[in-house]
Amino acid sequence: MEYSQEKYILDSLGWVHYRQVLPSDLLDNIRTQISQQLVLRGLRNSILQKSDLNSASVRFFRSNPKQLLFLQGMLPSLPSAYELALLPLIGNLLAESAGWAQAVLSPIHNLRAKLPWNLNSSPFTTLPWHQDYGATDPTVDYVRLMTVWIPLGPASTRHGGLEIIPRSNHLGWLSHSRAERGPEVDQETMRDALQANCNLCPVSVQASAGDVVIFDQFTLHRSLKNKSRICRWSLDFRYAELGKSTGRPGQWERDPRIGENVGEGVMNLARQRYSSDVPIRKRVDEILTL
Ligand SMILES: O=C(O)CCC(=O)C(=O)O
Repeated sequence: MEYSQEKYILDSLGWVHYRQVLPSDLLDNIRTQISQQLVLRGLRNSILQKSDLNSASVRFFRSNPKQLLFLQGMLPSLPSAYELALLPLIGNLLAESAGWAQAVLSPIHNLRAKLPWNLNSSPFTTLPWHQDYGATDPTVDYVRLMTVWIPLGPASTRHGGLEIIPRSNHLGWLSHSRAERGPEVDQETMRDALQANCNLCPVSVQASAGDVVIFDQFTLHRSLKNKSRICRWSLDFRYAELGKSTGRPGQWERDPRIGENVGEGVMNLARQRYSSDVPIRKRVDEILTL
């Protein structure tokens, strides 16, 4: 692997962790808008008055586990999440860490709620080792995405945070298969890669609200069990450089640009993305016919 000459940290290390850089009022707004959505879906206001979103949502999802399946449907009702996604600060971080002058938001993004592991029935949140390039459409070539992962509360190892393998971006795309808990890099491929490159060691990301973790589409990462008693909320957005493919055509009619005001235009795109009937194809599911 060659990586000594790279100018930008996302090219060399493949990941970067910015601590306490996000405005707390914007994070508060996102948590408030999520709470309002949970109330519309049946969470009692009296529970919210006594505890914060992280604890109240454990009670809510414990009694309404099916609601975990509809989290993505909440995004079109969370303008503050798109305000965060298009915040000029995110553009500055991508400029500094990836060298991108301007970036656009990819339709590949998620809101996640990870319950304490003994309650969690959703496979969507405890993902095995994988690379995010696998979420892109296999018909699109020359994609280069960065994932911007944003915890909305405590996200240490105990809270089911991330583990990342620095420099694994230099391995390029590795073969994956769809495992029980989501896409997973083939175990033999991973073992061989780690044996051949003994400098590749996982690090545990100890993150909390206010932090931003950015990683390359080829950086190997996984998501741990939540061993705490609270729900771990997070957002993960993907970005491309302006003018380049965002990896999933047809989900919305255009890619919003970082710095754009979040008005009806952007929220219409969010609705369009959620209600799109264009089938989602993922590279990880591609079946090679030789
Ligand atoms: O938030 C998580 O727990 C998993 C995130 C992840 O693996 C991803 O965004 O690719």
